[in-house]
Amino acid sequence: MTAEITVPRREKLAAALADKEAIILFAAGEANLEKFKQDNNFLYVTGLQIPEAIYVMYNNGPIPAEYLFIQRNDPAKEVWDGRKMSAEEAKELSGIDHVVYLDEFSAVISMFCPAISKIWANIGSQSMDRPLTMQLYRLSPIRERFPNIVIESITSLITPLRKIKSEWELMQLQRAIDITGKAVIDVMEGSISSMMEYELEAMMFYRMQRMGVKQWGFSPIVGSGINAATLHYKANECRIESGEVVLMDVGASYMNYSADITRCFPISGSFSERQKQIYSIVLDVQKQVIEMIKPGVELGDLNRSARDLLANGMLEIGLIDDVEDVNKYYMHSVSHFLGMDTHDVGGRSAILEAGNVITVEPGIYIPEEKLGIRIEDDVLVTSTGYCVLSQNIPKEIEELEEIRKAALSK
Ligand SMILES: [Mn+2]
Repeated sequence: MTAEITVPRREKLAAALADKEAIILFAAGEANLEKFKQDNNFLYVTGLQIPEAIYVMYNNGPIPAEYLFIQRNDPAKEVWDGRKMSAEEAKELSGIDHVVYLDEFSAVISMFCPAISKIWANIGSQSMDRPLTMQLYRLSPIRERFPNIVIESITSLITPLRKIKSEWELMQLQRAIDITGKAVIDVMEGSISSMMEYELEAMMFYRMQRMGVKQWGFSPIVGSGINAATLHYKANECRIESGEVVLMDVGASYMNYSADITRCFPISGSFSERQKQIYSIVLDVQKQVIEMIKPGVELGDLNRSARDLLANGMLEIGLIDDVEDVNKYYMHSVSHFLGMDTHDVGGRSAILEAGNVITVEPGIYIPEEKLGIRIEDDVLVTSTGYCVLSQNIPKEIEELEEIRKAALSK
């Protein structure tokens, strides 16, 4: 992510900033024996994959002042952690003019604070029964000495930007989705009953990592049989029995953009009649909900339609006797925004605009039959309707059975 991409984003943020307001964004902390995962708001605004850094924008004049505070390189530590990004490199990559070191943060911010009315910061989600987030902790000297400064989450300021994807962002998302799709097909072609769920997870990640993916977008769900009816099953530790349907809710993160795909397939080659019946209802509902997508439609409308359509399907086959009982077998939302975060900014009641990317993921879960079906695609809202970004990943019953039968005949 270069300055070409992030400078226009910061110009839009600056335009949204009122006089005497500031933005402070904290990078993620240094990773300790784990993979570094940058804070997505910091990354969106600076493009920099460095830990501990702080970005400041202060609006006091015709052009807002921008500062980036970075870690100082310590030659003695280079052999352990490698060389830190230099101020020159950070300036070149981000297009931010004033790049200084973190030990100057307090002095610089002290100059601004007397005139600031509000600070927008990536303070994270706050809960009274949890310790302060690292961001709020680092803001506490300001909160103590300048109690009149309002500190507010950056979310409402940055969401209008982040929820409209640029061409470049769509390219990254498409790549994440395509890699995820290839890996899903690998699993469909390479798995047999008696394998463990985690073997399928490993098969997927092998393919993904060979294609340049460093991390999952979210913890992958590979559940067979009754585990597919546990919505956030993450253990992936059971043996897959013949006759079961395997549900995979998975997504690669590519350049910090996350795919989110769910596919189900029959481990023994073909679906049973009952599995087919349930699968067909879910697939049919999913297609109808996707058909509704266009600018102006509310996410809530998609939710209500999905729920009504699923209820009708369940009524028709006698799974429920009353539409009100739909919650017994379908209990989540049908859609969420997708982007740098798997559950991206945008909210649950937004009105769709061109450039939004959302998921469509109806499901039916019947634990007493050891069956869970969810089908999830990633969909771009276009000016006239929609484009299914994951359309190349098979989901028709015939396609799935064909892939499985070919795989099992080898
Ligand atoms: Mn999802």
